Amino acid sequence: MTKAGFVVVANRLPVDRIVGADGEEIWRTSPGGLVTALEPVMRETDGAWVGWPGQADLVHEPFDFDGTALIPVTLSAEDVELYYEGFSNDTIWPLYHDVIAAPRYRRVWWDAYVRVNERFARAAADAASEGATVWVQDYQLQLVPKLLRELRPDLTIGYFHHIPFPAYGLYSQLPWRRQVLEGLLGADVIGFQRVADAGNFARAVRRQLRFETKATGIRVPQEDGSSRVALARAFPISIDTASYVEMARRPDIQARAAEIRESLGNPKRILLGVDRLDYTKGIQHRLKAFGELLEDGRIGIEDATLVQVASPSRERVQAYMELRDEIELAVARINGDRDTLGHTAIRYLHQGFPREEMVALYLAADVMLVTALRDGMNLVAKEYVASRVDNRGTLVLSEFAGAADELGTALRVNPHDIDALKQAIVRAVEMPSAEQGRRMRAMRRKVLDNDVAAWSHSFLDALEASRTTKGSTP
Ligand code: GDG
Repeated sequence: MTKAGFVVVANRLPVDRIVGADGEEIWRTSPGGLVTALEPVMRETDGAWVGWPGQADLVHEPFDFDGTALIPVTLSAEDVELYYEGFSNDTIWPLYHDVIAAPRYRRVWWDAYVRVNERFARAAADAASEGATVWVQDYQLQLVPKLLRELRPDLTIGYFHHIPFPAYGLYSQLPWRRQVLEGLLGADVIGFQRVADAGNFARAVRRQLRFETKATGIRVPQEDGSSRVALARAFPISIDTASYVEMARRPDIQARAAEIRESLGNPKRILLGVDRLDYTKGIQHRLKAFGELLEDGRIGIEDATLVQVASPSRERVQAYMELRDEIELAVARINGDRDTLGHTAIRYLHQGFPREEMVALYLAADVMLVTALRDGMNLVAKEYVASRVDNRGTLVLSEFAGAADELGTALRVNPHDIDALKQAIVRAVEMPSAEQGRRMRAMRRKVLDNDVAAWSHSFLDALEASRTTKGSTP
């Protein structure tokens, strides 16, 4: 395999493996933001992508896919359980989302996390050409930057953190807090979603490691007594805006939106929630507020329907099983109490849908509810805005989602404050169309000007700049 000048390292490869009836193996692009974000960059460079192919115990040689070298990293069933479901999704995920669920600290999970991160680092080191650029993605691989730098000091290494970085008072719970910070500081550029996340990271570095920080620069001492400067700052991620605009303009998708409204009985207002079924998304808070509004009579059952898409996620992790039960109980209670034979309060869908259907739903929805308790960015908010080519619709947006930093004319809410959330929903439902237009136009400008290509370029430009200023300083 030839070595690559640009290497992406992510927990997952950008493809899914399907085995046909005749036993033939097919690889298909897995729909995901990161794939779309990096596709142009991968095409321009002789890129390679290191990641897990998504099936336990699958051993597979590197292969070419659409001009990108895909390098599968094998994870055993035990690795998946301990490194992925355990440490990544039951320790780091809840801790970094402000302990909405209790993080579990288990030493065997940590050991597996170290072991698997070493495996990814070795695979990346083998794939990269002399002086190559390597871009590591997300919280499953926080130790890779340092491990990779040790193996290959010639590389320029970037890391992007897709989820929040918590305040020090919470972060300091992590028994391996020093190792994780040191792992991340192996990168030349460490990217976060929000300015606040970068600030929390710098504070943790000062408190734990006593390293000097200045604006976005962190001085990292080297073993030989010199030091280098790592950059830690915000690069808010975005979506492939143009493709959403294009889908939203398609007559068949617009017709589908009308059909969705019709099939719900043409209520005056359709409210929509779209989330992976995850405790960070504030689905229960949304249901509670909507249920109370129906109970209070401030919203009539004939006037509004809430469509909640909750796509299946992490179904083997205990906290997610419990969450599903809680949400489904809440939905059934509200529907049982409020439905009439002709109208339903909440149309709940525990399913995933094609992107076209999501856009039709966005177009059908008068009000989009994003009530995350903590969220790195929340792409759904940006997708809704991008899809509203008619400049209509209202976005209710939690201040705890990264998107709130950019989408200033959304109706901003604290989802923990149920009365305020109810008030915001009523305001959204009643918002005059001129005000909808004014708010939506301002948000659309933001999302159209800052798409995912702009995001990857700004990150890679910063990484390139760090290469030119590289070199140890005394
Ligand atoms: C993490 C961070 C950050 C959902 N259901 C369906 C479906 N989706 C798509 C959405 C959206 C994506 O999944 C979810 O992205 P989010 O940003 O909302 O949330 P996470 O999955 O938690 O992502 C987050 C993100 O990384 C990127 O950095 O913004 O904060 O937590 O694109 O549309 N897509 C389809 N069918 C579904 O049923 N096709």
